[in-house]
Amino acid sequence: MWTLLKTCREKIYGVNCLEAAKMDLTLWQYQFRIIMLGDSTVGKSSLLKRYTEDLFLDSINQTVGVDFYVHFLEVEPGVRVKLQFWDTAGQERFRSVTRSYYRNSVGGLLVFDITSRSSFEHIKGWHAEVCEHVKPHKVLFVLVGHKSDQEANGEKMVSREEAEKLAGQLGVPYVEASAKTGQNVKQAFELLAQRVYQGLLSGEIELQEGWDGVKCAAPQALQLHRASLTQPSTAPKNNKKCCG
Ligand SMILES: Nc1nc2c(ncn2[C@@H]2O[C@H](COP(=O)(O)OP(=O)(O)OP(=O)(O)O)[C@@H](O)[C@H]2O)c(=O)[nH]1
Ligand SMILES: [Mg+2]
Repeated sequence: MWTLLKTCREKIYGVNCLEAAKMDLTLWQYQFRIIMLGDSTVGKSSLLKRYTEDLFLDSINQTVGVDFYVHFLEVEPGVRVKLQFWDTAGQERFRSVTRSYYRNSVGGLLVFDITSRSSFEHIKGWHAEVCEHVKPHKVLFVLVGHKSDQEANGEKMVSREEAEKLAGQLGVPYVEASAKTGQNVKQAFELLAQRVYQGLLSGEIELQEGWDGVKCAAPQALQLHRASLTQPSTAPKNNKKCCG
């Protein structure tokens, strides 16, 4: 990986900049698979559109089965993560398809619409269903109270206190966001990515054969990084990144 990075840098400073820039886009130290969960129309696809393309559409197609999005994020200087999103359809009739994506996810955004009590009441069910299906693996979650722009219109049906109480019961952070205004969208996704990254460094999440929730370009470097965190005074500083 390091050689690849070096080659790419050399190319960037050399003649073929365009090719090198394209190549650089594919470089990552980690890949996290994140799944979007929640009832139909709570705004899962809109959140992803806002995060990955900075776009909001008043009229957006309902998801059929599962859609796929990608976004690159630097979780700390020099550590690049490819976030691979599975955008599941909230409609019950697609449940058998969407269930098959739970197992290979490491993170989940549990989304409800603050103007819909039923979407809030179904969150426990979504959480339980995913936890049940991923055993013995673990999914880390963030709870999102979505369409926060509607609060100004007096449409809010789920108070922050209630949502925070539920989040506390599930042991997950809570964020209120709006794909329409963009409020807290980046924060919600990046909070989840940081949770996964910290889980990986602490050993709460383990890389496992046959499980695609997390991929690491250089697993040995991850071991060194973990070791450097437990023995900060003895570990060499340049062992910090996955790719060395
Ligand atoms: N007011 C408001 N409306 C939103 C927001 N986000 C999405 N919507 C609207 O909510 C509707 C549903 O949005 P989607 O993103 O398709 O919802 P979804 O959860 O992906 O739905 P499924 O694909 O059926 O599971 C659309 O009409 C959106 O324009 C928001 O932040 N504020
Ligand atoms: Mg959708």
